[in-house]
Amino acid sequence: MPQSERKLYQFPISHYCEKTRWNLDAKGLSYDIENLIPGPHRLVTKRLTKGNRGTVPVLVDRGVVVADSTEIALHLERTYPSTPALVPVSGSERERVLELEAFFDETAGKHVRRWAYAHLFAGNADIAPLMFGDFPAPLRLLGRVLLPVIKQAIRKQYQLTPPKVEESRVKLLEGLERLEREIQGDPSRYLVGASLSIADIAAASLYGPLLAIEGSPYAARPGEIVPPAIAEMRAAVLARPAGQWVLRRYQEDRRRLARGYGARSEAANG
Ligand SMILES: N[C@@H](CCC(=O)N[C@@H](CS)C(=O)NCC(=O)O)C(=O)O
Repeated sequence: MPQSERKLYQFPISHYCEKTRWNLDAKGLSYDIENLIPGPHRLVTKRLTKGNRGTVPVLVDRGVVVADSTEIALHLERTYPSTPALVPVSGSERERVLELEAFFDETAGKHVRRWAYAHLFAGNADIAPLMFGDFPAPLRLLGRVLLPVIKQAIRKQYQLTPPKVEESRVKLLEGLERLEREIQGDPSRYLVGASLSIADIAAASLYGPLLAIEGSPYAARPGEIVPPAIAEMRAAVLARPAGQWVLRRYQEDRRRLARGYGARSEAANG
């Protein structure tokens, strides 16, 4: 397979990386994926960003290194403005898209991650298939060996303490309420205007881990045991307009744009 002009450095499990894959797919751009192991990944991300950033996603686009999923979305918009446009060029709609993108990046991004990891760990869920399933066999094994250390680092870095986890539950529910206000309770509406924008992509991808939607990286795996707190949250969110909205964005928009999760997409225009 010929190499793409773009390479995405990522964790398969990360919803920020899912957001970037969706942004790339929405632009019809091809990209290769390099999956990293949490922890040692910093050697790669720090080298790429000349010491500036440790996090994934990092995109290298024709030699240009861009870190942070929002920066990547904006870079893609500047570089490939019309394939299709995902941010209005000017005016109040542009301001709204940028504000909503930033809001969901923080609210869904940080708080879904903390809440979900806390309950996955408490319920002893096996996260290795999602974290390392796409890796070549030797790295899968290494990942399994390192998993207890990775989990400890996640507990510490994302502050998985009971008060913080409770705060995140409240915040992620507040984010769903805002989503419902913005779409006026109608799961068929986009957040701003009549077409998909980077704000929709941020909200849908960052709430995605709660819902296990078919075609998302978080879809149920055979034999997977879902901790009861997660199953309850999933049912409660799916019963409301915000959950139905995320489902529709995956079913109607993500499915149309992507050739499948994890595909090294050969591009429409890449
Ligand atoms: N605001 C950043 C957040 C990225 C982020 O927190 N990435 C996590 C994975 S979900 C990460 O790389 N964690 C490992 C680390 O911080 O070393 C973005 O949008 O890219």
